[in-house]
Amino acid sequence: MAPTLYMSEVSPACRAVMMTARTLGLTLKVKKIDLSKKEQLTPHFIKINPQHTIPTLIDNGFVTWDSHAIISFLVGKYGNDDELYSKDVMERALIDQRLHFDSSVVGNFIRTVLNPVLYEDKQIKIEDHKEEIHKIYALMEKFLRSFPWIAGKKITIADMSLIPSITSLNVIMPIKSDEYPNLTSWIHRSENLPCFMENQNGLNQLRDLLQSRCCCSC
Ligand SMILES: N[C@@H](CCC(=O)N[C@@H](CS)C(=O)NCC(=O)O)C(=O)O
Repeated sequence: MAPTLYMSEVSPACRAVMMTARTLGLTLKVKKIDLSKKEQLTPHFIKINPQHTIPTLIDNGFVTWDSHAIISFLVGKYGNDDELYSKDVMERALIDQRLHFDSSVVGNFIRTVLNPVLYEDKQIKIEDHKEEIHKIYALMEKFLRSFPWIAGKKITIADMSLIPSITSLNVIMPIKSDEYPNLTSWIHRSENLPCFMENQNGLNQLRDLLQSRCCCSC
C-alpha cells in the first residue's frame, strides 16, 4: 500500500518530501491539510502527530514527521541504493549538516516570517528581513563554491530539502545572479530536474498568496 502523506503544497518542507518521492519513483497517497483552516489541529490529526506539523507520513502503520526525518526514511526504505543519502560516514555527515542547516536556519526563518502572513492574515515588510535573507544566500553561495550540488558532486536529500526552501525565499527576495552566481546556477540545475515539478505548484501558490499580502517584490 502506498504511504500516506499529510501535506500542503505551500509548505517547502512538504515539497521536499514530494520531490524525494518523485526521485525515488514512489507514489504517495496525498492528504491535503489546510493550515489556514487549522486542519492540523483536529483531534484526528493530533492523534497521529501530537506536534501537529506537516509533512507527516504514515507507512504501513509506521508514523513519522519532520521532512528531514521523512526523506531519509524514504531513501532508506525505498531507494535502490544510497545515492541520495550516502552511507559513507563523512559524506553522510556533510549531508546531515546541510539538512540541519535547512531545518534550524532556513526553514526556521521561513516559518517565522511567512506563517503569520500565510495563516494569520498578517502582512510582511520585506525590508525588515533583507539582512537575514542575504546571510542565508551568502552561506549557500559559499557551500556551493566547489561542487554543483549542496553536499558534493552528486545530488542528495540535502538538495531535496534546500531546493524548496531557497526557491521559496527567492519568491520573497529574488536572488541576483551577479551577487550569487553559484546559487543561481544551482537553482537552474534544480529547475531542470524532473522532480522540480513537485516544487513548482507550491511556489506558484506561494507567489499568489504573497502578492496579495506583503510589501515585497514577489
Ligand atoms: N522542521 C519541520 C517543520 C514542520 C512545520 O513546522 N510545518 C509547518 C508548516 S511549514 C506546520 O505544520 N505548521 C502547523 C503547526 O505547527 O501547527 C519539517 O521540516 O517538517
